[in-house]
Amino acid sequence: MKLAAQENIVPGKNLREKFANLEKYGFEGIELWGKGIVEREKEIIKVSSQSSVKVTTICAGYEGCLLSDKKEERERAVKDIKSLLKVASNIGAVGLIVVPIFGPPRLPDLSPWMGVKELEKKMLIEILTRIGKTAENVGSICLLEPLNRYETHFLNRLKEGVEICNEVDSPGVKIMADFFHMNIEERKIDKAIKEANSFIYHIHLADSTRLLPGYGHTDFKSGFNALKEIGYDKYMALECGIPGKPEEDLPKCVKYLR
Ligand code: LER
Ligand code: MN
Repeated sequence: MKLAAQENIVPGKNLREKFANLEKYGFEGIELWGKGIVEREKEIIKVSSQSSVKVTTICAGYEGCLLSDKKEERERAVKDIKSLLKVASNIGAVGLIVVPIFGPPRLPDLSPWMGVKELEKKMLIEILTRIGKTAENVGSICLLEPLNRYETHFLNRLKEGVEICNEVDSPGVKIMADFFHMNIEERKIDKAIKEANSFIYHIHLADSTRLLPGYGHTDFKSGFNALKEIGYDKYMALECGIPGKPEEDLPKCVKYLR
């Protein structure tokens, strides 16, 4: 089990202090925000090369939307995602986390010829085929993240992400699994994980309350057993609120998870 945390929840005045604190608390990785990361690339490479803590992933940070009804917005997202994939590769991260669309659909409903979700799926497969080629070329991975129904209408369950990966058929397009969203959308978290199996390249951890694991009623044991069974050996990053003092709660959480 390789544990990581998103940079915003880690105490420290700068990146070097955050890396040092994570190391002290028992973590192996850090997830960084995509916004403004191009300017931080040199600093990230320097700090991570001097630490046992590594950058796991870049979370979002692109403008536009892959499933916008406006061509310019789709193209903007593709352009930004391609450049963030290059950064992800340069800083040694597994890949870039991508949510195809937040909120309701923006493309038109063309039924009875084609319903909006079908159109979105076809559009996304086209776009991801191009993004997948770039990801392969730069040596990175586009990590599709299913979110719960209150955040997106489109990609809610792991199996929907796997379906898209199968259609795109690129080693540069995989999925990630977020326990907070799975707790809302999956009937059985362990079953969903086992079925998605080797398509899972990253994990987000938060309890049902979206606080640190242990501050809610999510059953992490069955999900973790499933991850063990499929031989998951990549990172799991905390994406959650911390109710107490981070310098006390974070190391406590590492113990709880292990
Ligand atoms: C949003 O709820 C979420 O889980 C993020 O990881 C989206 O990038
Ligand atoms: Mn997440």
